[in-house]
Amino acid sequence: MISRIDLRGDALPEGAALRDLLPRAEFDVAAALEKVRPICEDVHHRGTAALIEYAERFDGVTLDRVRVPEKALVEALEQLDPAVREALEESVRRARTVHRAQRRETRITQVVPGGTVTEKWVPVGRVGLYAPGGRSVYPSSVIMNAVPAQEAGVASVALASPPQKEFGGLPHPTILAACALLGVEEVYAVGGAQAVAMFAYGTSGPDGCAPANMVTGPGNVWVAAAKRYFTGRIGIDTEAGPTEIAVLADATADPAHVAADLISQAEHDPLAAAVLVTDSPELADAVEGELAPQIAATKHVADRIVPALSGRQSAIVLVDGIDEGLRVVDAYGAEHLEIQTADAAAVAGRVRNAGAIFVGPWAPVSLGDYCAGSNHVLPTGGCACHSSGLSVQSFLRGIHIVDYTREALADVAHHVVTLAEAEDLPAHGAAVKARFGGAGQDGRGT
Ligand code: HSO
Ligand code: ZN
Repeated sequence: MISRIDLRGDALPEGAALRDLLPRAEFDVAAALEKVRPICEDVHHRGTAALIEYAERFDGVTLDRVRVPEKALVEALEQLDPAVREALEESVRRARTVHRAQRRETRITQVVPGGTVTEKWVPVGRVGLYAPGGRSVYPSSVIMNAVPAQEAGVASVALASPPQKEFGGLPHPTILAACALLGVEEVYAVGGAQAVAMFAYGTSGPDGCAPANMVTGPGNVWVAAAKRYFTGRIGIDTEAGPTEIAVLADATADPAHVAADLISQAEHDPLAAAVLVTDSPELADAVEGELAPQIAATKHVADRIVPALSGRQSAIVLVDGIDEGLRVVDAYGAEHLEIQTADAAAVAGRVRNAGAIFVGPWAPVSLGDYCAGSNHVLPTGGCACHSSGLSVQSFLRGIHIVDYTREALADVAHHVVTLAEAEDLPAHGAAVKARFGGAGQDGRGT
């Protein structure tokens, strides 16, 4: 069911060579880019008419408008199962607690007497959120995108989600209900790359959507490709590839829990990755023994879990010890990393690369997916080595405000002039000298 990679015995290779030994899903965003380019440009030129045509072609629905009436949001919330509503509300509450604490204060630094640099945090003006349809209808992801944007102070938040045939061309009702719960009132029944294009370019007319500064939210390879296409024009979160879980475990871990957690993320996608790294061959055998009966008792078996666990992206990796295990998980840089070892907190403290770390036996990834308060939009595909998950910070820009007095400028002017000359940019130096009586003067009374 799940392959094994035995890294015991020999010394582990360094960096990229170690990473190459570890499994990873193919997620070819570059190839998809060619296909999404004409779609994005079509939306640019024909706006809503193009969006309606793509809804027909890709979603099989005939729409006369793409903007979802607010009434539909209210109705979706009214009709939501009360238990689901309560759980979503708890998820929102916890996420708000964590994300509110991420807000940043303006910081004034006095560099020299009379010279300050203030760092002011300003929210992005308008954000477009994307919520997938089809296999992944996740109201929890609406929460994980909207809450940090709102807590950052983003004034305008809109959401797009594919129109669903069985719901009369509206996005899935739980997505609409989540929007209503969060106060996101501007919603569009638009899916895929065309949704990203709608936010990036904006569309006009009565059903139009104002352009956004940023687009965030998970999606398939087409959405990821469209985000890449618009990078530079708009801000994005990450390209979000298939879900990954890595578990670093020793002989103290409960194999039933480890197997359950691996299966939980394999449930997302046939390309999802589940990787167990352990120094205990006994645990490896026991986890493998747990997989079949647990899979037999669950739902998305043949279409997702079995292909995910038996795919080349998933494996049990055997290592000599926890130190080696740490090197492996750091090289892998998992979206989610569970530490199920003795002294798990200390081991977790040594991890350098992961989107989020789940410590010990009582913090499964599913807790973080819904109700830990942490964000579940996390870097995949090894991007945890350079990027973080979605947070309030993702929606803020830190603007430096430079304020110097005449004396403070005069004091450093000769250094500016020297550096400008060293870079063969004399006009840079002249801009300083001009303030102190023109050419030849550097402000120190020369
Ligand atoms: N584990 C997914 C998020 C999710 N799980 C949504 C359940 N619903 C990627 O982090
Ligand atoms: Zn999940």
